[in-house]
Amino acid sequence: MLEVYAFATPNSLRVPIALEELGLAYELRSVNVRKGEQKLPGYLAINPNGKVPLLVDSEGPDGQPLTISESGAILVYLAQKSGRLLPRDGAGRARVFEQMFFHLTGIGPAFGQLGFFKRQATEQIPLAVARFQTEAERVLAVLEGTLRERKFTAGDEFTIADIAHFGWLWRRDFAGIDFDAWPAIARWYSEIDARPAARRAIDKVTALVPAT
Ligand SMILES: N[C@@H](CCC(=O)N[C@@H](CS)C(=O)NCC(=O)O)C(=O)O
Repeated sequence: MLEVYAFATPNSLRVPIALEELGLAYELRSVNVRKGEQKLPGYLAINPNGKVPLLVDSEGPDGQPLTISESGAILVYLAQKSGRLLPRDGAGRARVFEQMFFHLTGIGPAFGQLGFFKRQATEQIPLAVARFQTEAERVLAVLEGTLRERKFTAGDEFTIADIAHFGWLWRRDFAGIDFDAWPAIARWYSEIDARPAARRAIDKVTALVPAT
């Protein structure tokens, strides 16, 4: 059995999208990060980093259970487990990892920090907002250039690199970002967003937020 601990967040969404694309059955377990459930002792016991997402595979490598955190690592694990969404050839694989690391160390943190300083910081710090606005726009310009040349972020095929990029672009409103200046990103986003697997995953994680 595959269990996914998640909430309606950019990093969480990646895992259900991958599982839906792969047609793997899974149970979605809500961890309400707005209420701090990710820091409760029961959850910290399975993920000491206190964040979502988390995957528990009761039949991991060699039939042994595996608990794995970090959405990028989970995507790689699922691609290797299924033999899909990750090219076999070395150059194709390298391009996928290049895009994933670019997102996970570049776009994701820039969006996260920008959203925090724009929306959640108790003190307004214009220098911080300007710093992360500039960085978010810089990395988006790089991605825009890539998607002018390629159908998908790592080449002609849909891969886990596209899933890694999609989460924060889905939640771009948190960072106050839109696609007006980025037509190639908008084209790519619409294509991923229309995939039945992405639709199902979005519906499922969105339903985790209680209507209060
Ligand atoms: N590098 C981690 C980041 C995970 C992360 O920051 N998750 C956020 C939700 S998108 C979270 O759990 N936030 C609650 C907290 O930091 O306490 C990954 O990609 O899985």
